[in-house]
Amino acid sequence: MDALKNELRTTYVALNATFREYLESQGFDEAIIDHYVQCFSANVGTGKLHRGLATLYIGKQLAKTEVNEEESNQLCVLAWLVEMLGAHYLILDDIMDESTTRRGEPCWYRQPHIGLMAINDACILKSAIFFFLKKFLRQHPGYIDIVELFVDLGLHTELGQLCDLAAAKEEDIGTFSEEKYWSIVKEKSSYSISGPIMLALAYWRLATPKNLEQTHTFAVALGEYFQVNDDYIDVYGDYEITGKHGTDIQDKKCSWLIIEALSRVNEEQRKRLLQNYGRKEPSHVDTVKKVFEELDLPKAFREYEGKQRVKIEGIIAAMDESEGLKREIFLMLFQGFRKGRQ
Ligand code: GPP
Ligand code: MG
Ligand code: MG
Ligand code: MG
Repeated sequence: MDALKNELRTTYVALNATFREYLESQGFDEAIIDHYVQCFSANVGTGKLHRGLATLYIGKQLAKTEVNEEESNQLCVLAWLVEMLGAHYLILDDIMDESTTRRGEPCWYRQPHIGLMAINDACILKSAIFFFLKKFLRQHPGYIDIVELFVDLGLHTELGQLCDLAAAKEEDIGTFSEEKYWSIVKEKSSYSISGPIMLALAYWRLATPKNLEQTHTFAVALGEYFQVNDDYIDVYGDYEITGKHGTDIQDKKCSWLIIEALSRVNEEQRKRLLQNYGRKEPSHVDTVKKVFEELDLPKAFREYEGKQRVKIEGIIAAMDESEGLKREIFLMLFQGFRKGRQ
């Protein structure tokens, strides 16, 4: 993985230089160019690079012959574009969730000189994805498929975000249900997992209905595992490790913890949750946390995690390698995501 990381770092410099040249050629002044460089370096590549590394790793794993320099470079570009899409969404998600910190720093929109200009920065990051695709992959036979994949991955993630935000706007948590939770998770989380696999398949022109179906099944199961973990650390995570302070209780999010809590409460506990969930003041948040403790949700989480791990391992073991995919690819993704969220 370290060798792949180094390869990615080299491409990072090249991508930055390419965009700088483009802005210069369009006559933008140094302050504007500096702003973009700052935005890029503060938001892209500051996480664990799971998705980027996965894209490059899978891209190399799927190659039928030795990967030449141009192919290697294009796969690195794709890896960074996946990271840029992630950065675009995290900038916007932090505004929508009114989060304060990300990766141990104030969120981009909370930086004093940025504010809501962060929305435009996120838009530039997304447009830059299509700029780089045109620049580096225009002649590639999979170009159209790859462009469409970025559009589709984006649309589904945005629809997932819509479901997440709409659930939090409901009158009270009485309408939350397990079905609602899993349908939000399916849209919100599986695409960032299937993305690297589908892009690598499109790059080598290897996608078939069967391997796409396998990818989907695996991505939904891992997406669930990953989002439940993300919801858990929102309340129980250690800031030193997660780099973000939780907001799900304050934001009235339909998260795994509240769904699990509602399935276990007695009447009195349910009343306390209804009265306190979704309110910003620390005393209300503490009351919700107290109910969670009473219900021993950390234990329920460990049980879920164990069960879902067995399910994912089963999906990997049952995988048919006859249509281009390999078990190692799924294992790599599983191990990467188990190490926690960026
Ligand atoms: C995950 O949920 C967030 C996303 C998948 C981002 C989608 C964003 C859009 C603007 C479409 P989350 O809010 O729980 O993530 P985190 O806990 O990291 O804030
Ligand atoms: Mg969030
Ligand atoms: Mg969110
Ligand atoms: Mg979260």
